[in-house]
Amino acid sequence: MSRNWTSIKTYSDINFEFFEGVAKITINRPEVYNAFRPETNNQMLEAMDICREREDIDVVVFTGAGDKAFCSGGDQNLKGTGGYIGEDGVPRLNVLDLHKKIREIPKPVIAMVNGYAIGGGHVLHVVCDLTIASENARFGQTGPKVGSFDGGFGSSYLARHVGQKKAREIWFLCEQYTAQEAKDMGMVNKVVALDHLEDTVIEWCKTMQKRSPLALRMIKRSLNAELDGQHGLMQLAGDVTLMYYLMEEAQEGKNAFLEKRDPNFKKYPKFP
Ligand code: 2NE
Repeated sequence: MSRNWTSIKTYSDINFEFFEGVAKITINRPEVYNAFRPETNNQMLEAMDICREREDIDVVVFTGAGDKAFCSGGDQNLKGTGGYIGEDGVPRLNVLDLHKKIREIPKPVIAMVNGYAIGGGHVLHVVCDLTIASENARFGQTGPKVGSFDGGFGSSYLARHVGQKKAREIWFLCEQYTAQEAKDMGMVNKVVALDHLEDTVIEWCKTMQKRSPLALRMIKRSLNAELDGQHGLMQLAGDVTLMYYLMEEAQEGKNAFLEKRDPNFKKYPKFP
């Protein structure tokens, strides 16, 4: 089924579109199999900020233009000493900031993998909350073959998906895996025919849109916290504070201060 996606904002390296509560970020560099350069990441970072702020966006979807690649990682033409060199001449590894934003946004993020998810493109799908792949998708790391590695979420979170032995195999050997193999090892949620890929993703989005947004937010935070250490606990604790601020008990403290009286917290129930 074709959908009437409307553009949220125009960029050079990505398409950023909206349809019924779903924001879609499409890496649009098919001539390099949707490899990213620093500008691509800057544009995705800005798009993610918009997704976080806009109340009418419930779910974020990442994908790649065309039917060959989801993303092939960092653009090897631009890899200099110290990182990928963009138009400002500064070497950067700003894709790591994107990983953080995907973890932190309190909304589900789906990787809609329509072809190769390789190198940093593989890491991108790993970091997303859910992965739905087409049958032609292929997954793998290339880092140790091309002089790179991702020791962040691309390793530790991958190992949570597939186990330590398999994660080491993926990184040490740099082989490719079919979509079905990736599903069997636990890093893909569902595999469908390419022409049903977007329909399936939208179907999953629609289902999640019926769920309680605050419950989804808290479960994402809680699942992240298990891996993310103090930073994850801080994110979870921030949302606990948000929920406390929504309660009358917290309002009583503030009101008492402003009214120059002692707060009366006794009237609020203490749950066992
Ligand atoms: C993706 C893959 C396996 C596809 O292979 P194949 O044989 O189907 O296609 P081909 O001919 O290799 O690629 C098609 C075109 O896309 C360009 C190629 O150079 C080629 O261009 P033309 O020769 O037609 O002009 N292309 C593909 N990937 C590119 C890339 N990453 N940068 C620049 N151009 C690219 C095969 O292409 C492949 O293995 N690609 C390289 C994947 C890779 O090594 N990525 C970087 C890993 S490191 C990384 O991403 C990273 C990290 O590990 C940690 C932090 C940040 C980034």
